[in-house]
Amino acid sequence: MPTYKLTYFDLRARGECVRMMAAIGGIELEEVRVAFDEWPDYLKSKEAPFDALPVLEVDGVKVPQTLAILRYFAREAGYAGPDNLTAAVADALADQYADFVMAFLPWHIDALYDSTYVPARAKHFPYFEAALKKSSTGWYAGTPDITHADVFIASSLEWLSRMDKHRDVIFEGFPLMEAHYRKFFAHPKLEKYLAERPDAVF
Ligand SMILES: N[C@@H](CCC(=O)N[C@@H](CS)C(=O)NCC(=O)O)C(=O)O
Repeated sequence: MPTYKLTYFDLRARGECVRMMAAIGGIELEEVRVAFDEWPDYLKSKEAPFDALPVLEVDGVKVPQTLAILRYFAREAGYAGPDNLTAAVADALADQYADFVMAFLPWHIDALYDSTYVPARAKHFPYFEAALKKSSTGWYAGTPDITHADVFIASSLEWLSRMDKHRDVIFEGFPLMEAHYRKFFAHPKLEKYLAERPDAVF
């Protein structure tokens, strides 16, 4: 069994999908949480291959990029979809959500609220609502259980809802996304993790 070490900030944000996938997949994860005041020195040390976090270390091999790490864990734990084509559909949904995040960058959400965030959400959320409308299971890729798309979208929506000043109406007009969000956070394999995880600003 390889050893898995995740290095991220003391935040949920981009790291949380990886932690959740590990919890659902029964993957034991060692964690290093880098404090913000440690980051400049950490950056100089060149420990992070692409000068950003998260980074997963697997038996000494470093894997940066959130979605690469998430997909790796999903494949390892059998949650990448039942076949290659379904995995591609899940990949596309996760990538589309990542495009949405990049459109406004969550830490600029207040400055870009009306000019960029609201239009980006109005453009992207219908794609996810439509995917759920097509699904017979309530999971994004229509799979019997979750895939990495469900983990990425739900965990990123939690991150977003922590930052959106109008979080109470975030799902207005998108009832299937809201139902998916509730279904995801009620997943039996997440219960223990959610009860024990540390709090964070976002
Ligand atoms: N596309 C990358 C983005 C990584 C990224 O921007 N990480 C942020 C934290 S969420 C970071 O390390 N910021 C520190 C910096 O850029 O100096 C991923 O998804 O992993």
